[in-house]
Amino acid sequence: MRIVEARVIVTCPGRNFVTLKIVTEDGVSGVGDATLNGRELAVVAYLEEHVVPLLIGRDPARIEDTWQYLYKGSYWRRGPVTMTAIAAVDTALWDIKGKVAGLPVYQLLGGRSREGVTVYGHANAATAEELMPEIARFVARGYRAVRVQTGIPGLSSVYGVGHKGDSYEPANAALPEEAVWDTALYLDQVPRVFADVRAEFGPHLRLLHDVHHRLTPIEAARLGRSLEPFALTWLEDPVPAELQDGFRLIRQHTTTPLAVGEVFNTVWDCHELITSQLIDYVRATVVHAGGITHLRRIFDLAALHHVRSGSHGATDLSPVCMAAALHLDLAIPNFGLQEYMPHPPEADEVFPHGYHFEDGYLHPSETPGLGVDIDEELAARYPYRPASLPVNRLTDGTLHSW
Ligand code: CS2
Ligand code: MG
Repeated sequence: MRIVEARVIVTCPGRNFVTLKIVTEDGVSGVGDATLNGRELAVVAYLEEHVVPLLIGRDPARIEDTWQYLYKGSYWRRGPVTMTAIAAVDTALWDIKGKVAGLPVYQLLGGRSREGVTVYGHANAATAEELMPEIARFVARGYRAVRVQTGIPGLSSVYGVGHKGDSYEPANAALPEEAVWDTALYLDQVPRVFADVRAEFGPHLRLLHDVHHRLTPIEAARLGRSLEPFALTWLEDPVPAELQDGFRLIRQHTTTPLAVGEVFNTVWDCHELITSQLIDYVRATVVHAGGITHLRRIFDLAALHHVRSGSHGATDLSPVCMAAALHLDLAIPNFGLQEYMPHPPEADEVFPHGYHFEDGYLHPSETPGLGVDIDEELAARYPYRPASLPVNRLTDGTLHSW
């Protein structure tokens, strides 16, 4: 069997998505998510100019060889654009392999290790008072874990708090919107919110919080220590993660579990975090960490060091990525949690898929392959819309992590 075509499809059903569709001479096709929020067209160019020409004529069954060819053969290894492009190819080839074998991809990854994939939803509100009914809504829908984000008194906006309901889309302007941040106000407010949430919902609901890269290690240590009475399942992205060694300082001061990795694109971004047990969950994703082939390696290294998976699953990762993630989530031994932000209806129509939510779990499709596709005719009705992620400044104007 040979690859005869590879198409890069850009569509914007509610937000921009980039999808790679690979077609074989036998007419079997596979899809891969290639969406990099705010940098979509960089991946489109990388795929169309530097990857697609290399795929034509290749054997789609040679997934590992293709991965190595695109990774080592690029010379300029790693980075979010390169690894998102490689991820799209890898994911599409696993889709094809499953279809050819007549099996859902999780069966090719060792079979089912659990009954379903436990997911967490996003409860967010501008005030603690408005937050409680939001959390209650997720509990009523059967969610076993809830991420909690609230506004910060004194700040006009904050990460994670936006539109009512499920989908929060931060890339909502052609040029970066500017937000203002104040760490002292944040560190004062968050423990208060979790005290109220625990008082309202009791000790057993699994609660998470996303700091979104904004603290220094000692500030993160203080926050982790202050949240210990509320027993979070994880505190996410406490600090920017380029300096992996910085997590040692956080670890020295708090037992609050740490989850990091949605911005990682190879195992080398988290090798020290994992092998030194500086984190508890690794959040790397299929779409940004080189696809199923490489993410599986990251999770296998994590499994040797008591680290569990906790993959990113925001709405800027397409249903193709979610479908692929669920097959890996179902099969690996060290699954932790899967983030799940439901896509808007128009996106679900463009990306028909077989995964479904039931009783706090997501269940992947049992059809051969990944169980997802793209309706290219419908996709064409949603043209690309330039969109950038915001930037963040401190009150004195200093540029800060968003
Ligand atoms: C967030 C993301 O879901 C999360 O944990 O960190 O929403 C993140 O802000 C976006 O994916 C960025 O594109
Ligand atoms: Mg996050």
